[in-house]
Amino acid sequence: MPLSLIDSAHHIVLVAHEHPDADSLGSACAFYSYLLRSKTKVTLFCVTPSLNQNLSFLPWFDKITAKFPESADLAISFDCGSFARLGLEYHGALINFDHHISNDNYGTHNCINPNALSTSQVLYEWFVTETIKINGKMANALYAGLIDDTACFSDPQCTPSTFMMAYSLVQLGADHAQCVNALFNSHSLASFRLKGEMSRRMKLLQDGRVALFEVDQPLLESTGARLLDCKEVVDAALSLKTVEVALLVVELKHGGVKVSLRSSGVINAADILKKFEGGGHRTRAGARMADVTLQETVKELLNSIKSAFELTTEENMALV
Ligand SMILES: [Mn+2]
Repeated sequence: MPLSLIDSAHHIVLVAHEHPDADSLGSACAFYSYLLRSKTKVTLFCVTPSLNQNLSFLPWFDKITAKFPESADLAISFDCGSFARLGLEYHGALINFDHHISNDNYGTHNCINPNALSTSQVLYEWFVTETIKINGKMANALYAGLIDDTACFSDPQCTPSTFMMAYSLVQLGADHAQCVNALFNSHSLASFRLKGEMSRRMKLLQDGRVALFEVDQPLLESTGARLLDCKEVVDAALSLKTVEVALLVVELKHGGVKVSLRSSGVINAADILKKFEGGGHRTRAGARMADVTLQETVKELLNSIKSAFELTTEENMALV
């Protein structure tokens, strides 16, 4: 991706995806820090107006706006697999930084590494290649993305280079304690109550290989928890001995559902959700569907998971 594109722009907009996580926002904030060195006008944009306040420790968090500037002549998106999740009506030059294998290369320039564990890793490697100095603020924002997407290095795909990156970022000024506290040790009472109720209602299916979580609106409303709060239980369900796939289906307030799928790696979560216009990685994927009910979505997804299991068994048999 040519640096000249960035150098020649007059107004750059850095875009995090809707309902952003620490990887998307952290990457955008790190890039914002970098661009402050140039004379170019920069805007930090996210279509979601009320952001997760746990992320307020990220540098320039207070600069994020939900209003897209008309004068923008270059947009740069971070950690977003599809154009739709950016919530943009803009159709000009667009640089797409990402690590989702399902990314459909919607940018006019695409900088995608599906082997990277976070978009902040893609960005870190780009900064290093371009010999761009990473300051303390940038290091902290990139580190936040890395630990969020690797669940604090518990992802089995972490390699020596993951830890080398972590080592460099902490040396450059990333605050490990601050990132861990904000991302993993700050829970609301509402989220605690929700998690308890979700665990109680969890269904184990297909010989205990699948953990199913169904969250309807009454459950969300009675606990006062947010959509985001549902995900941790689903991640944790994979630690149950027999569970290979954890499925979460949440009923949305204005119709439709949100799906999160976690896999130990036996089946490909991103492949399963592709049929439902979702995306992600082999072990983590998500989708949002309109005009469907919770019950019919659960039924369809369980069938797809069952078929995927059968296919893996057949493939294994063929190898014997
Ligand atoms: Mn990511």
